[in-house]
Amino acid sequence: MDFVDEVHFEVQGGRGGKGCVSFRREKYVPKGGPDGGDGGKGGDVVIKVDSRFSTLFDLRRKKLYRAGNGLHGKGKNMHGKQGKDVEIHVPPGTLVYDEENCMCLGDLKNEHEVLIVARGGKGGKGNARFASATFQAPDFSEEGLPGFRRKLRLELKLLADAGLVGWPNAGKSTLLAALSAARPKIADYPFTTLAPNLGVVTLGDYRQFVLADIPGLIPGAHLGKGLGDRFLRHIERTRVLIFMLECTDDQYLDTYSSLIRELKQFNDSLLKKPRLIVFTKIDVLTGEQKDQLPEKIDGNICFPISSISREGLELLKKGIAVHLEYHHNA
Ligand SMILES: Nc1nc2c(ncn2[C@@H]2O[C@H](COP(=O)(O)OP(=O)(O)OP(=O)(O)O)[C@@H](O)[C@H]2O)c(=O)[nH]1
Ligand SMILES: [Mg+2]
Repeated sequence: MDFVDEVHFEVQGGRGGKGCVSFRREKYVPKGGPDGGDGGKGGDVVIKVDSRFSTLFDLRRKKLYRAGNGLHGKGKNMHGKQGKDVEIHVPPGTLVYDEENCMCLGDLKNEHEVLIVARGGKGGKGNARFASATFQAPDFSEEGLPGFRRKLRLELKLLADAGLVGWPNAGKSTLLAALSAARPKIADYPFTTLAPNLGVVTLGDYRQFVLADIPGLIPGAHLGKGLGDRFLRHIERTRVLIFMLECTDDQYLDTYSSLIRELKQFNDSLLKKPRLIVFTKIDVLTGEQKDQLPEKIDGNICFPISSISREGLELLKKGIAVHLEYHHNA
């Protein structure tokens, strides 16, 4: 599985270069003045958003990123070159924490956004900088300063507008595939989806929203049952949750309550999000059975759909869009 949503590593800014001690040597000038240049600044370690990435997979191995050291100053007032920066590329939705004090250093959302996580040290001054009218021949210079070093924890929390939650096999991935160009794996057994998938849903009038499909939840997921609640963080930032219930499930109210329980255990603020209920796979029902499905559960509107016959999909898309708009303005 290539999906990695948490990594730990250390970063180290480059050391500043040393200032130089040097005196001018010219023909016919017996005692030249000081001309030692400054050391170059150490390079920075920088984290940068690159939307070609969708996971932190490529960062899982390396334990230390070190920027280049500044070069030492030289005679003839030549300053040392600045150390090379190191860029670490992450997908949009990456949160950066200082591992020691758990402080959030940045929440990187937009393409090309950058965050400096370890500054390079200052270069030392060369002896030329210490000369004055009364002190014309300083024979010392400064050392460069070490770069900043810290331990980081990076956490990816996908950025999606709406998230699908439901038991395994409820038809979440099939719906994502029916509404977007995403091609998640679909199969007739539970836990087909092992990592979140995102898809862009277009509404036909230039509006669009991002839909997230996550692995199925089962009762006790917060205790680690099934794949557990480990992917719920990826719906924490959505504005709307879509509860997926199988239309043939006689116990759909219990199924709904068990989903609510799992979300609450993970983070009860998930329950503050507006919800839509979807009854899936209605192509297997007769007209009469369809009529028996409730219009609302717990005050939330129900949308009966089939991702195969496409019945109800347009209405669902509009329903999601209306909720998104409403909660955007609210
Ligand atoms: N008849 C019918 N079958 C469907 C429909 N939607 C999904 N299915 C079938 O239901 C099974 C499960 O679908 P998935 O989309 O993989 O279910 P999921 O909720 O993503 O499952 P997990 O990834 O395991 O959590 C597959 O065999 C699908 O073909 C539908 O609208 N009608
Ligand atoms: Mg799936």
